[in-house]
Amino acid sequence: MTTTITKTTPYDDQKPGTSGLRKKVKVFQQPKYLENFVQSIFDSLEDFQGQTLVIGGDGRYFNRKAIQIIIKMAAANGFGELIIGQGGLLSTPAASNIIRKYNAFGGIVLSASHNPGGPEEDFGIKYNVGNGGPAPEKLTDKLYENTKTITGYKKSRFGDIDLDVIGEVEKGGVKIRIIDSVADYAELMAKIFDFELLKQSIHNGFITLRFDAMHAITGPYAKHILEDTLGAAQGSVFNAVPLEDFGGGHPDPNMAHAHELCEIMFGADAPTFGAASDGDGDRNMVMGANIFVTPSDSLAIMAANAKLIPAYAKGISGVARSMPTSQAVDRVADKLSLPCYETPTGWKFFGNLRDADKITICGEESFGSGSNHVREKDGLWAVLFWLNLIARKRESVADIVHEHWQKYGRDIYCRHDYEAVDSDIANGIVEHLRSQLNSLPGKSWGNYEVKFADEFSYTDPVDGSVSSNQGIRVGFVNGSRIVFRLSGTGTVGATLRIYLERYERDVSKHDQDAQVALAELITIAEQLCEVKKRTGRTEPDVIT
Ligand code: VG1
Ligand code: CO
Repeated sequence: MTTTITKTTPYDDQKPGTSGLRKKVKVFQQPKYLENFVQSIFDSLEDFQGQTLVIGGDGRYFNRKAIQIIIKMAAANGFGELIIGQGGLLSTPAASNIIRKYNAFGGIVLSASHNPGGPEEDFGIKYNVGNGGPAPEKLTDKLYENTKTITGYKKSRFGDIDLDVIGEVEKGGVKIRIIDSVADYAELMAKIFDFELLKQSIHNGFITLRFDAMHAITGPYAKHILEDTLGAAQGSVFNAVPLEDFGGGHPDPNMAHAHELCEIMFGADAPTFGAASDGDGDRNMVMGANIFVTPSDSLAIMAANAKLIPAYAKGISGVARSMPTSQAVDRVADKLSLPCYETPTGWKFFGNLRDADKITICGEESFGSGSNHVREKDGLWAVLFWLNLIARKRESVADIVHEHWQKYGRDIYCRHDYEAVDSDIANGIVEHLRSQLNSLPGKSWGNYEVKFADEFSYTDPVDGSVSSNQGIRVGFVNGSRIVFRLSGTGTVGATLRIYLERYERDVSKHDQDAQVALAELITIAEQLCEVKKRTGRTEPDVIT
């Protein structure tokens, strides 16, 4: 095998965001762009010679091409074995599982998650460490430094590997294994949930379901588990074939983008359960007949009912949520006397807590939840959790949610996104917010008196690392909150996210529409950040 070292010069825009590096495909197609980033990953790692690297992606445009490049670079850099999902496909949670199960050194996951795909759209790449989770900040910082000083990359010369045939080949001392993308993950799910109960509940018609795979990676996983294993009717999983451009859609499971599912779930003869997942299979949207479950509520309900699921029957060690996620899960933790952690946005911050068994279940408002079974968020896991819950409680989704609100009160919640905002304007908004922080406490709008205003900073309780500038929080005396932060996953301009939350104890007011219930907070948010005034927009691009 010949290995070559090719000279290169740095690109100045390879700073990883909330979840890896995401750019337009055209950016990744620039000469040596991907190579620079991959070599910078390898240069930030130590002692991986002869070890195993897992590679897989969500199947979007450029996936196969990128994998062929990464294979040759991993070989040249000295990995001993590469494990790759068939067709180059691995969902993010499946990749996390494979890294853990086969004691790999780490993995490279190719995905831009919920961002659209295709030649004109987005591509992404991230590195996961040996626990199966996203690289922690200290590693991504080092990797970013490497991208700024890189002078060359290593690549082996051999022909492309056939990614479609399961089996093993050896190329110049490197073992390359193409594995079934679904089997290991399906096996793990069967260990966590009561598959026999689910089969019965589906067989006897108590549970009917529809799953929108949005032409993304979960199609094959959901078909195998929900239809072939648990016996849901053929066709229950729709948009099931992963496409390079996700059928032209936006593979983000929310009411704005998964509209096909919403029509079914709010239509006549809606099934008992509906769900959708995103580009790389780590997000989930949960619905029942005529009801959408807010991700923050879903997390709280899962934590409150974990004991009904076989894997968590003995109890859970603690819970965590990202800072902008509603405080619903805090109320559950309080009642169950469980530790509850508030982390910055992004799954890399849950890794240490799970490794140290400080938490078992965690989640984010952005349609992501998971447990210690892997180190990523996991869309199908959440779907199976809900199905298992419905089957055990023998109640509808709506009843489960209303019962929960009755017991704990409802944290009425929503998020407003202003996308592709000019970066200077967005930075101006953040500066403007920052400049008000000291003067806000004590200020009132009607019933809303500011209790605290700060910029969120997090100290990891396990390794003591500090992450600052993680979003601006304005908390009110009545428990309501407004949070502002800029997205770290977008590829065009800046995206401003405004998170709004208000607690309602009164059961007679639980059925309100969130936009109506949050109207006052929405007005206060605009007064604070002036996004409409500064951008000339009249409304958010997406409301979730
Ligand atoms: C968004 C979400 C965040 C999530 C991240 C990755 O990040 O808000 O909660 O962890 O996407 O999800 P940001 O920085 O754009 O707000 V995924 O499904 O893209 O891996
Ligand atoms: Co995702």
